Order: sequence, then C-alpha cells, then structure tokens
Amino acid sequence: MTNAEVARTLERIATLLEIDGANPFRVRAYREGARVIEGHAESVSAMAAEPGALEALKGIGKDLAARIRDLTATGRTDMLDELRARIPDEVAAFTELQGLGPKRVKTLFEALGIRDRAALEAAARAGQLRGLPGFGEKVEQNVLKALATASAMTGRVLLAHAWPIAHAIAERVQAIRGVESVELAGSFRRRRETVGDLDLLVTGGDPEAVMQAFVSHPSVADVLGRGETKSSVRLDSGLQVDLRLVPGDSFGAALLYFTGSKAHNIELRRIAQEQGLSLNEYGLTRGERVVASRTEEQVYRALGLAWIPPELREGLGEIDLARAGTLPRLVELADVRADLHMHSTRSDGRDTLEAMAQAALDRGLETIAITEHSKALAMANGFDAARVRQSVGEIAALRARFPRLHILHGLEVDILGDGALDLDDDTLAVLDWVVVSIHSRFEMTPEAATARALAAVRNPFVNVFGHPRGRLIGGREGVPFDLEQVAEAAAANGVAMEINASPDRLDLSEVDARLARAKGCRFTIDTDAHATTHLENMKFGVFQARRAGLTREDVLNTLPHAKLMTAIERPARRASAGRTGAARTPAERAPAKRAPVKRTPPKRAR
Ligand code: DGT
Ligand code: CA
Ligand code: CA
Ligand code: ZN
Repeated sequence: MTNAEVARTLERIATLLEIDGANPFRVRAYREGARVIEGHAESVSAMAAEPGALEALKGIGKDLAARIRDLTATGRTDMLDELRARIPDEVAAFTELQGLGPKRVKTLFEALGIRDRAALEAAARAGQLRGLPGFGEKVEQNVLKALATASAMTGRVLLAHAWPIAHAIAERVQAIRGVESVELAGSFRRRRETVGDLDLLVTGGDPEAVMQAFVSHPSVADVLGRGETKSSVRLDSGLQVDLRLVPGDSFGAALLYFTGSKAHNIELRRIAQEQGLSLNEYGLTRGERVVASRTEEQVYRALGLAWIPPELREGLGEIDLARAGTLPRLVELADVRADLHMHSTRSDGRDTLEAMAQAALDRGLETIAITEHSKALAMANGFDAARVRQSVGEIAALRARFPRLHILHGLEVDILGDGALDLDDDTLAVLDWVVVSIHSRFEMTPEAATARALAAVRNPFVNVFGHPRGRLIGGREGVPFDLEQVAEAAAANGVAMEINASPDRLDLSEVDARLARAKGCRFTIDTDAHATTHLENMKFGVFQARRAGLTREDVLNTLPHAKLMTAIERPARRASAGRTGAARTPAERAPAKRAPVKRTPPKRAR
C-alpha cells in the first residue's frame, strides 16, 4: 500500500468512527494520522517492518501503528471491516455530499434509519430532515441539490483517484515475462475528469500468467469474468477494470479503438469507409489486405490524418484539424516552470512556508507564488491588511533562504457577494501576485453572478481569476456567470483564467477553457496546493488544459521567470508603488516583526 492509500483508509476509519459515535479524541487521532502519513515522504510500508519506526512519527500512537501494520501487511484491518459491517458504505458515502458531515450522517442513520441514497432522497423530499437536530430547511434543500449533482457522478471515479491504482496494476502486468506493451486506454487515456472503468490493453506474455497476475492483484475485490483474452475485476474501491490481451501486430488498431471516444471512433470509421477501407479493433483493411494496424500513427496516416493526442479525441472537430495538419501543439507538464497558487500553515495549508518552497525546488520549479487566503475566510486564518504587510517580511526571509527559487508574494483574495474584493487596493498594491476567487455564495442568478465576476476581473490589481466557477466535481455546480462576458473583460484587463489542478476542481472545465481562449484569455495552471504532496497534482491541470486544446503559449506559467514577470506586470501596481513610495519588490523592504503563530488547526476552505 502506498502512503496515500494508507492515509485514505485511516481517513475512512475516522469518518466511520465519527458516524458510529466514537470518542472525538479517537476520531481526531485517526484523522491526524491520515494527514501525517499523507505528508510523509518515506514509505510507511517500509517503516512498518521496523520496530518502533511508526510510533516515532508525531501523531502516530500504538493504536494507529497497529492499524497501519495490518494495512501494509494484508491490505485490510479488522477494525475497518467491523465498522463497515455496522455502517453501510452507501451511508458513509453521504459524508461526501455537500453539507453533510459525519455528525449529520450519524443523525440520519440513527434517527431515521436511512441506509441508502434512495431512502435519503425520499426522506428529504418528504420533509423529514428539516426537523432533525442540526438540520433545518436549508440543509434539506442542499441535500436534494447535492444528490442531484452527485447522481451525474454515480459509479464514476475521479481520474486522480484512479491514477495510482491504474498504474500499479499496469506495472504488475508489465513485470510478467514476455509482456511487451501495456496501455491504459479508454477515458483514462483521454484524461477525462472522471472515469467509469479502466481499460487495460496488453500484448505478449503467456495469457494464463497475465490473467493470473491481473486477477490476483491485492486491490481486487471480485473477479467478474476471466477468459482467454479478456478478464474483468472490481477493485476494493468499486472501480471496474477490464483487461484485454491483443495480438502485437494489431496493437495500434486496438489501442485506437479502445481509447475512443466512441464519437471519435465513429468519425474515423466513416472516413475509412469513404476511402473504401474498413476499420475495427484488429486493423484498417482493404478487402482482405491489412493496410495498417501495428501503431496508431500508421492507422491515422493511412487515413490521411496526423496522430491525434488522446485528450482531443472527443469528436469535437479534432479530425478536421488532423486532416488540415493544424492540430495545436498541446502544453506539456515539462513546459510548466511555475506554480502560482499555493497555501501554507500561515492560512489553511498543512505544511510550512519553508516546506512548500523546498518541495517546489525539489520538483524543479523556477517560480512559485505563495497565496494565502484573505480575511473573509476567517476559518482558514485568512489575512487582513495588517497581516499582509507583516507577511512582506516573512516572504523576504523565505527568499533569503531559497535564493534559487523565485518567490512571489501573492494572496488569494475572496470575491465578496457583490463583486468587491476582500482587501483594499492599497493592500493589493503591496503584493506581487493577486489571485481572486469565490469561496462563498455560490447560488445567485446568472445576472448577479456575472456582475460579481465582472467587477472582480476589472480590478486593476488582479492577476488571475482562481478556480473561476468554484465547482466541485460531483459535489457543487459552481457559479452561473456568463463566461463569455467575464472572459472578454478578463482578457481586456490582462487578467488570466486559472485552470485549477485540484482533482475535484479542474476549474475551468475543458468547455469553459475553450470558450475563454476564444475570447482571448491567457491561463495559469496551478495546483492550489494545501500540502507539499499536492504539488504532484500539476499534471491533472495540464491534462485539463490539453483537453481544452491549450498550447504552451496560452499558459503564463510556462514562461521563463523574466518573461513571466514582464507578462504579469500591472501598470496600476507600478503607479501605486510610485505614489505610496512602496518598494518595487517586497524583498527590498525591511523584514517586519513576526506575529505569534496561531496554534488552532485551520479548516481547509473549499
Ligand atoms: P468510461 O469508461 O465511461 O469513462 O468511458 P470510456 O470511453 O472508457 O468507455 P468504455 O470503457 O465503455 O469503452 C472504451 C472505449 O472503447 C470507448 O472509448 C470506445 C470504445 N468503444 C466501446 N464501445 C464502443 C462501441 O459500441 N462503438 C465504438 N465505436 N467504440 C466503442
Ligand atoms: Ca473505460
Ligand atoms: Ca470498459
Ligand atoms: Zn487556494
């Protein structure tokens, strides 16, 4: 088990314990343990074998260490099995619905005996929730809304959640003697935000050995079918995986077919037919003769097309571009030089400023922006004007410690309900980089929402509109502003649009990003990291940008540092710096005194 998997299991135990009404200290210990493990660099599987190593970690006691040993040795622990026997998985999953934490789920389970989604929806519709302690009419309405959004997600898994297990299974199969190619096809290869199932294609190797390795992977809960050339399993997480063994000389045709999308395949087949050819998962053929089948490139070329990156294969005009030779050269992870949205323990991040900077440096980033929250998010220790000024010295000290990393003094400033920003212009002028975001009042009329977003992107100190919709995949629809108008105003004012790489945000969406690009916007792809481990999420933002057809030129944080600085310069800030006599860069200012560090663990803002 990877650290992330162990952490997720501990977090799941914590949630179940809470629904079960366990001692709050015990719940907190598990939750804290999950955070420690998730953020720990060394493999806990390796540490489990070493007596006392786990217990030596801060926040890991005897009880937790025992659970972790169970998990890393056998993949399960009695404690989780017992909790799951008492509390149905479907009930535990309620905690992922917007507005329902473990405490409310406990009430639903105990007071109303609700055991599944259908019962929850029925009870909410019948008005049975509003009278429960800690509920009310508003919560009841939110539950109905969340159920509706989540139903669009049913059975699907976030790409980022499928990512580690998909690669683990592929590696296990790849390690079998004789196996030549292993590819994860389907929506996974197209890097959709969510996947319905995984489609694994394999060539070479002894079929029996391949199938055996596949169905005996420790994450497999059920074998749904096992055959000569195809097997299907269901993993512990509920995700289904299909494995197909295909002949090496038709691997390209099979990969093309099973990558899809269906719409893309249908268009390709029509083009083949127009040329008197026929295309299926075995090859492109004319009569009996195979024209192309070994690689995807060969099949596309034989159809008169350039190879199309999987992220574009949705039947949205990519085939015309491939025929004309005008496919965009899509942005790549290796192009990204900066990450311009991240938090530290100073607001609601889990890791210190120093840890974030070190992790960014370790990842080879050239530039970062530290962007804590602003005061509207009091629960996240948001910064007020005085705290921003105090932060100048903290960032200067950080720069002194990390001379090889460019560090922008940024802030993620809340856009209030009326479109005003949470901090005044004089304070914004102190900053190098201003992200503006919506974290509250997601429900508005489109007119009010548009006015709100327009006001924010017209502020002359703003650099980028962070996770603009504020949507959560499978959880929250987001703000219904008219993107066409907002993107136009942003482009005119030199404000970039963010593609937020948090796996459950991926905001802007691909559709929105295409529209914003058409309106002339530039973009940043940022992790919005709240822990060093989240810097890994950059790839998911890049995938989303690629699905939107964005090139390196569309993305500001691919620029080398000096060019980035020119690109993000705001005339208003320069003028204001002249007017107030503020130093041009915070590094030139004298370090301010440090405030006593707050000890209360902040809640993470969503
Ligand atoms: P998912 O799993 O719902 O996230 O989406 P996909 O795209 O992975 O769909 P899936 O797993 O049902 O099938 C994998 C690929 O196989 C799909 O993208 C295209 C191809 N495929 C499946 N069924 C058909 C079909 O009936 N016609 C054609 N042309 N292609 C198909
Ligand atoms: Ca699939
Ligand atoms: Ca499938
Ligand atoms: Zn943020």
